[in-house]
Amino acid sequence: MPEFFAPPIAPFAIQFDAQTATLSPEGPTLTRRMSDLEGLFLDHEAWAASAAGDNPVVYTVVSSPVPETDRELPQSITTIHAGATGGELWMTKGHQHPDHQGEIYLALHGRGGLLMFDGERTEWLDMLPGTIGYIPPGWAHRSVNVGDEPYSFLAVYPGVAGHDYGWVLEHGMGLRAYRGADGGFDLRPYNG
Ligand code: M6P
Ligand code: ZN
Repeated sequence: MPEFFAPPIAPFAIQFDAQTATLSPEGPTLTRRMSDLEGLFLDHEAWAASAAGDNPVVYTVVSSPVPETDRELPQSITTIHAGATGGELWMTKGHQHPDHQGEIYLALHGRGGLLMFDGERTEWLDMLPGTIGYIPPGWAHRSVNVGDEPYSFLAVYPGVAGHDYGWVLEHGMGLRAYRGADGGFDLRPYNG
């Protein structure tokens, strides 16, 4: 059998619990604290004070055991805690896929938003449990917790996709999400 057709890993089942936002078996877990989010919040002083203070966990990413390699379809569950820094709602770093691969997100728990930016156009999708957000090729993506409890979502993406974080630092995301009045949120221009 040519190398191209060799199955990379054997079929297997993953137990998935939307309520507890867990996968079993699970692969590595990534924990992002405030200090890992340098240069992302508009209010740098508020970010620096938080990172130098209690340096809270902003989000975690639990992966399935599927490897991030070509032709595989890895999954992960991200849980973003509720909070705001300088009024800006807690969020993921956000990234672009270097080779412009697509991705899907399925909201599991809490209230979130999926912010996408292709360098010119910005899109915001409200993400409530059961919403599938489609991220087309070439759109950088960031998730935001707009509620007052943890927001969790499942991601499924090509193993070859990769994470270009520098793209977001260079180009921004078009908009930022801030805590609003009466439990709502406001979207404002990226540069304030
Ligand atoms: C989703 C997927 C992951 C990503 C994670 C956190 O689970 O898109 O690939 O790592 O969100 O987002 P970020 O990498 O931007 O911090
Ligand atoms: Zn992605």
